[in-house]
Amino acid sequence: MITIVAGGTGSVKLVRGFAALTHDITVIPNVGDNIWIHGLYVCPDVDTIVYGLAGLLDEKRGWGIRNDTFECLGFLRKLGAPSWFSLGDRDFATHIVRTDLLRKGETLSEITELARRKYSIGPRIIPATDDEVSMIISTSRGKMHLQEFWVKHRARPQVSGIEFKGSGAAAANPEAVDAIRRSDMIVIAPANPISSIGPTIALADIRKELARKRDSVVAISPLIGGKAISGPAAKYMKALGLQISPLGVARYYRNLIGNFVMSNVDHHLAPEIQSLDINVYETDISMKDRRGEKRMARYLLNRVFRK
Ligand code: FO1
Repeated sequence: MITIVAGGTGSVKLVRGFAALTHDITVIPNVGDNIWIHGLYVCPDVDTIVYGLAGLLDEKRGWGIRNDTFECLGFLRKLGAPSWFSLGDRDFATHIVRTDLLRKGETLSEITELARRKYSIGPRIIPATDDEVSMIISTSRGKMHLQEFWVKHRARPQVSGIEFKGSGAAAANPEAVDAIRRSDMIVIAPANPISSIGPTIALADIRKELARKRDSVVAISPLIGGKAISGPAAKYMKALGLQISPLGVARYYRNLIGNFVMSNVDHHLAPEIQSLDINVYETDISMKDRRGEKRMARYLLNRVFRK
């Protein structure tokens, strides 16, 4: 059994790679980027996993539904509603159904399970928590939600601090904790460590269970050299005083992982990562196409956990 602690785009590639090779996969997507907008609850990373596994994802953008249109957004703009967050017409259906069911008392994980069944998706998808957790960024323009920083302000303001609002009181999803407990291998996907993985590992029960299973946990570096594969990882890492390199990522995860996979390009960092009591594996970590996704999953199955 494999559990994947996931963010959005990069994570869906790895999940697809595993799904092509094996079954009994559980994905724990991030909820820290969820946002209320137009009275609707939008869960970008959860939806990226669902759309990616349903074959609906707009692969070029890395979010939303392929060939979607933005008619509704245009009319929201005409009516003076905020339109900085581009919700597509098809994507709106997800948020409408989800919000309606939330108001009727269903949980985010029950609603995600409904989407999984409707789209005939194999892997289980269990959001890290059913409670609200939001990544809030302190910037030169005040405190703001991650989506406001990333989308509305195009990640331009200086970042001085990061908090995962609600994470202290939020209860980790018991099924997610149980999946980690029962897994032979737990993979922290190559995702922004702060905004995509941070909110999940801020949940006490998930953190505790990962630490307990440390020898069976592997993280894939989202960085090659000093450059983020995608997104504003570097800015967030700098704000937390982390070195912007795979070593900085390994240090961030140090209590939770016993294994770390990074690019051969970063070979010179191996001794320092090993000194954190972490096994280091070096390979081509780019997943440019379906073959690359499968290659990465096979590497993890055969080389890292060949027990
Ligand atoms: N990212 C953007 O850069 N601009 C957008 O307008 C935008 C809209 C959007 C709508 C739904 C959705 O699920 C994701 C969306 N994203 C958009 C991506 C999102 O901001 C982030 O990449 C993730 O939240 C980070 O994990």
